[in-house]
Amino acid sequence: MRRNKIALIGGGQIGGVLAQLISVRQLGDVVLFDIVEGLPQGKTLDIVEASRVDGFDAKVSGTNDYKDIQDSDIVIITAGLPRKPGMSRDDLLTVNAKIMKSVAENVKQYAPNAIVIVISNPLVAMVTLFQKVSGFPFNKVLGQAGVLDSSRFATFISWELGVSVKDVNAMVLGGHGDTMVPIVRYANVNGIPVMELLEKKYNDSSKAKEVMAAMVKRTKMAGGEVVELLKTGSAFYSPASSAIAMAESIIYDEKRILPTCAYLNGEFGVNGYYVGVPAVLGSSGVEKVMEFSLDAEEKAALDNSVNAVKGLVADMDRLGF
Ligand code: A3D
Repeated sequence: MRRNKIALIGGGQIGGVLAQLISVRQLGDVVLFDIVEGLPQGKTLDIVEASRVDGFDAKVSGTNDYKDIQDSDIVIITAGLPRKPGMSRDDLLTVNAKIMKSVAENVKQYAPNAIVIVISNPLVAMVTLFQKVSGFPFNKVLGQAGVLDSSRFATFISWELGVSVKDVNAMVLGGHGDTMVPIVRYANVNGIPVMELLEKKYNDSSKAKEVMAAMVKRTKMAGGEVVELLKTGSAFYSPASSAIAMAESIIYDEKRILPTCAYLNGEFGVNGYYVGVPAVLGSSGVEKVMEFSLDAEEKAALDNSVNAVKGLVADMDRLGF
């Protein structure tokens, strides 16, 4: 039996961490692709030279030639450019859409059976475009955002309550950005509602609401908080770990329910768009979207998020993609 082959398109900050995590966890052989000569080769040589120390036998190689991703089982895409000073949102969308179009054409040619996880921003536009250009089945093209946003929310809850983050379940739905929807009602610590624990802690329900509102706000702004500190780029360890959780659920057919940017066919009242929702991830990719009832406030927040998604998709149409 051959090992899984995992292609990483984009060998920048996230791509490098992905390559290391896949190697150390022995999820499969890694091919790291980037257009910059030497970058993927240098990063993978560095990773593989620690194979004796970390104890892995996976093949890890870097390339500037798409032929080397031939027959990959999983493809994770981080290719793209960040916004530069003076660049409008449309300029960035145009640049990254051109990149994603060429990525999709090449993945279609060399890895036509792969399951594809997109991380490049703007996420919904990029995942939508990848699917459109590749023509891959919707269940095999998904985006990573919600696993990271949910992990951030869970981290803040664990700090606030002084409990292990392993016992915190918190889910963020919708788009990746200001309109994301942290589902407060279902946030719990081993089944105990977080709001109840906050009310006990402060013995004051309005204070508990205030504390939760601050955590929700921090979750929504968490990407920007990291950018402000780093100054030279955006978060890369946590997005890589999040995509690995999705890839693991697919590779091992775990059927975990993870917040996934998945294509909707009427679920949550949405038809024909990619939106962040809880989905079962298994060996065929997105196996099921887990629908559940939202209260009026959650529904309004999700609708707002879906409107932002529709705006992005319309922008891409307007720009000719
Ligand atoms: P960065 O370190 O700039 O890496 C991007 C890489 O893409 C660079 O090495 C480029 O050389 C490469 N690249 C450019 N054009 C092409 C091309 N045509 N083909 C292949 N590779 C190309 O960025 P990063 O790794 O920090 O972030 C990657 C992407 O993820 C960006 O779009 C970020 O905005 C996005 N991101 C998403 C999340 C989510 O949770 C959705 C979080 C953080 C970052």
